[in-house]
Amino acid sequence: PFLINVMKHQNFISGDYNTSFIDETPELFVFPKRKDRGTKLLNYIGDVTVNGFPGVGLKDKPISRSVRIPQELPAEAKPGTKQILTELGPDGLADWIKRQPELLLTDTTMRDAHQSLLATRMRTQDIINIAEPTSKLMPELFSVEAWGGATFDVAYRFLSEDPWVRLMRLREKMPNVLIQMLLRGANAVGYKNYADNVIEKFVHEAAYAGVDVFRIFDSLNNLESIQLAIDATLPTGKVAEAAVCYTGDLYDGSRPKYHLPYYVDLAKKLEASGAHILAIKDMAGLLKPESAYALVSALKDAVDLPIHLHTHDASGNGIFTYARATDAGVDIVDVAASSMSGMTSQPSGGSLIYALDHHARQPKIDAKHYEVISDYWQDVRHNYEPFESDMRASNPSVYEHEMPGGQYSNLQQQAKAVGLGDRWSEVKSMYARVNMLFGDIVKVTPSSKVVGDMALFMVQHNLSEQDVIDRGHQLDFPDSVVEMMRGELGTPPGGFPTDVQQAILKGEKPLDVRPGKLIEPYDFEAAQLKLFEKLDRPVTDFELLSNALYPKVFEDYVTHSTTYGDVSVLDTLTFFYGLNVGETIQVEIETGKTLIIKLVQISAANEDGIRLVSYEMNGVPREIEIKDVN
Ligand code: 3PY
Ligand code: ZN
Repeated sequence: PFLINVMKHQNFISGDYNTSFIDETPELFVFPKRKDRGTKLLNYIGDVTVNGFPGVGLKDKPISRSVRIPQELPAEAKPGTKQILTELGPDGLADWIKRQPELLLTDTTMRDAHQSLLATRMRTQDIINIAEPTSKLMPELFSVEAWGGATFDVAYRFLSEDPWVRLMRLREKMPNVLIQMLLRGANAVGYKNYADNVIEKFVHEAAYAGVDVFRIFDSLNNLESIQLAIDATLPTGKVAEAAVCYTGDLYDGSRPKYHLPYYVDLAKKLEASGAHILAIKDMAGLLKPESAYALVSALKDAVDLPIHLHTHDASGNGIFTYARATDAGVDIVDVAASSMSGMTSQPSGGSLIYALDHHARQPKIDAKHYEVISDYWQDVRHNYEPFESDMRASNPSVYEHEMPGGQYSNLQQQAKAVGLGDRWSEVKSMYARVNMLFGDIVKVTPSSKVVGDMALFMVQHNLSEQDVIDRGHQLDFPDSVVEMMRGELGTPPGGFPTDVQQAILKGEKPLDVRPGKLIEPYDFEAAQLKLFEKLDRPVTDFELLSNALYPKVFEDYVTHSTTYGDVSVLDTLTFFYGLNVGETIQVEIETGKTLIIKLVQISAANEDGIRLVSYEMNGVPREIEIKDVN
């Protein structure tokens, strides 16, 4: 009874929510008004100015640069793949893809590129500002990957913003291009298996909020986990894109587990599971050009589905890989705007278009338009400098360590945090050794995190593989490692090596069924009531799901919003650095309602560490007390 049921709103039922839903039905998004948004923002700005932002610290605020937002846009967005899906349905869309002579492109800038380059820190306003230009200047895109993966929890955890709102606003701004998300099978957008009914409801809500294409993978290539998410997708009428994760090397005779027959078999099973598109998910960038040619050719022969290839450019060979995949008939490839491409990110879309000049399958997208979009991202990227990794160039060592693009800088940070910063190359080679110790597994979120945790643990304690087997019963392994060995992320092809598993589990028996089978269905009704009481206001289905997936993260987000209000309205530099003394900003807190905020001075801390932060807000002096925790 307390639910504001956005889903039951007429606009949702009729499917019209996607163009101007938020503008026309603001009442659905307005919660009982908490007063004084201004004061809350002054508190946030004061706090970040005095205490710094996590991961940014108290660095000088960079000079704000102008950002080139493309101005000359067509009046209307040309109909694109979104309209094809609406008209033909997912099977019709799949047939349409196969009929296209040109190579189709997915732009990943709004999801994987910043996840891989900038620790997923891209804020909603920086994404939304380029959404309409992207949809109008590149209407020929197959899709825009803009949601899922790590963006869901990072939005709440670090950016204090609501990922569902990001998705709905994107949907409004991009009415013609498919919006794609990355879904980790039974792990949804988390790091562990959830109850089946959580996965089902998550997919249902994500489809309603704007996701058209669900790219579904499992971190151990576990078919049952992928199947669960495909089954949840099919009734929504959206596209189920099932992924085989690529690892190892097709031609490495010493690792026969991941050769052509393995992928062909998996692809056939995914086709039988009801997938509309087959993805090859090369999350680390290990797929070499000739392997790409062989793999795409073999999969084209084996299944009737269109093939969508995803890679990362760590080695610098990404474009070459895509060119060979194109010759083999791949239908769609993933690229990023050039200023957000390369290294741990995707290959550059603009460069690929030029690389295929005079090729029969050159994509239809205008490379000049893509550069205009890239100019925007180049300008915006400057504001995220603290989250850049120290990688400066392509590096073929990825073929040895096999770490996914998004993990590299993360694990490096983790290594520094436990005092292993100067033993980073040891950690990297240990990562490869742990992979073999675990039986040569697929490494992608969350299994990649487990391999990383174990590599850190072994380097920290100077352990060899033999030590793990011989002395496992005395060692206190990281929880993530014990859980994976117990089978809580599923089982890899061939299982984990028994001696290692036994040593880590200390004799405990691993699961012999899909982990989700043992998880009780989530009680949404009980959770809704509890949340209603806690928040003292109606609860949306979106919030209910966020709470189911990440209870603590969601709770912290709610506390943050209660204290500071909606901080997503602040410009990015102010959000990360606060204000300089004497600086004035304008903040539009809602359409037509602007606050002019000037930081006048900050006092020295008193004996309790409290500083008085003096502002003018719309010309009126205001003082806020901030505890200096440094
Ligand atoms: C994710 O799961 O977030 C990934 O990007 C995996 O590649
Ligand atoms: Zn990726």
